[in-house]
Amino acid sequence: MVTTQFDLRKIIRKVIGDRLLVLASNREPYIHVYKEGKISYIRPVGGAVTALDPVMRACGGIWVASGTGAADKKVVNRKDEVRVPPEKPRYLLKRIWLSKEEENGYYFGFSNRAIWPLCHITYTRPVFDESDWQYYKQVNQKFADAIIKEIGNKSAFVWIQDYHLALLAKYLKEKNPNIKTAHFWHIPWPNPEAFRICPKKKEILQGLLANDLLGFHIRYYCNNFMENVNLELEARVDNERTSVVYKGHETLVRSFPISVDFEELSKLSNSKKVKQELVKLEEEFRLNKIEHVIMGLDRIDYTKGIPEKIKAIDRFFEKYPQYKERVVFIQKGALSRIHIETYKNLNDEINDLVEEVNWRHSTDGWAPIIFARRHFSREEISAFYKIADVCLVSPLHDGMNLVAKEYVATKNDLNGVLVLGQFTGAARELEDVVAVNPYDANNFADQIKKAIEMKPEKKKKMMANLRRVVAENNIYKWALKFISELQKI
Ligand code: GDG
Repeated sequence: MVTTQFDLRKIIRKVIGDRLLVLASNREPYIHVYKEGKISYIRPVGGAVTALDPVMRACGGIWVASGTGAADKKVVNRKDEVRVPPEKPRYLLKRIWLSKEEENGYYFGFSNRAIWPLCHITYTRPVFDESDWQYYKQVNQKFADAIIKEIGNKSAFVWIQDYHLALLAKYLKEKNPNIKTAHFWHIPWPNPEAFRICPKKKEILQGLLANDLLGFHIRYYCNNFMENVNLELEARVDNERTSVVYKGHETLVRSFPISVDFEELSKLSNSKKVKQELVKLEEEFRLNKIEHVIMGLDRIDYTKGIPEKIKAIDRFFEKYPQYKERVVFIQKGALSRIHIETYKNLNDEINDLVEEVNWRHSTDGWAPIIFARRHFSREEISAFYKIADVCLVSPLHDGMNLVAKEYVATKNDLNGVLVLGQFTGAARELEDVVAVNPYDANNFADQIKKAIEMKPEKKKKMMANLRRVVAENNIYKWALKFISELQKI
């Protein structure tokens, strides 16, 4: 039976009772900006926000996050709060303001120059800087102070998100040991060999073990985490109960493969607005003579394997020139973390590659790759998924990857093939895909051909199977399973 937002609402009240629900993440779910002189808002690009906004809409409560929009300060009340979603408020967003130095040290520094590459095995070296670490601690403390202020003397359940806030549970409990906390880690957790290089490994593990419940996408990441604890701390790791007891406090460690709001995405793709956007995109990308559209949608991040995709497309047209002028690859890339050197370099590398591959294969009026950089609205993304006969999701390493699930949820007509990289968390759940190793350009090119040439009956059958899996394991079921675990504490 499909879990709905109503099921979740019911269970959440039963489990957390009259405790206040506080969700904490680095990124906010709505960013207020100025558009043509007026205040408007955008939805940020990123998996955690995509997944959790429907949950908070269903459950209500307070979402604490750092405010980054140019108009963010204009719309909050004296307590830095604003009700969201702006068009139909369901919960409270409390904004935290970071100084430039804090943003640089905590966000660009320790979170994204150290922890992010440490947890993703892509052979990008993490940079550990003592001053970044000091800012990381300072900002985690700032979140803790803001949450404690918000909670007052009420009892509360704080649901912490991701790798930016690894110390938050510890700081919260130092101030108020009665607060229950759970942490969901949205990225992979590496094996001990990779993790042991981190100079702050003990502090990070201790911070996370202050939680009552700790969640990862897949079992493998839980096992990696527990092995790390075993090696680095004097803790009791209970593999049967999958929990860790450290200094007399138990943390349950569980896997919860995150998902999307299947029903909502499926409904959205049938809407009039999406149909209008589809026509506009077809015009913008001049698709009238194209037989097959292959798509990619990623933040521009070295973990997402965008250069590898472009190289596979290059190889595809080299091996199968009969597809020239009939197939086009559209990669939508959202700029991300551009103040970090590695990201700047990646951006340049992608530009050069696109230029080179297009130069090599283009003919009069046709080029194999379109690289779209502007921000897409939700409706445009839905239309983009609809247009694509094939979706390439091939990160070098990824916690889950929601693009894969969104594509499936949008394909109501079953007319699409998902080409999925084997190093994504999603690959553990989604079997009816064309699997690829992104590092193997030659085989990747063959798999693209296989996807394009797949017989309609097989395509439909595979997509129908995928849709059953994603519909059943939707975001509400994910949240419900997570919250239900709290009953065991
Ligand atoms: C982290 C983990 C894990 C993309 N471009 C635009 C846009 N997007 C949206 C997509 C999707 C989201 O961003 C990307 O989600 P992913 O899961 O692929 O990736 P991360 O941001 O790296 O997320 C990941 C996830 O957390 C959840 O736990 O799966 O492994 O790395 O929703 O649609 N959205 C809009 N405009 C764009 O141009 N509005």
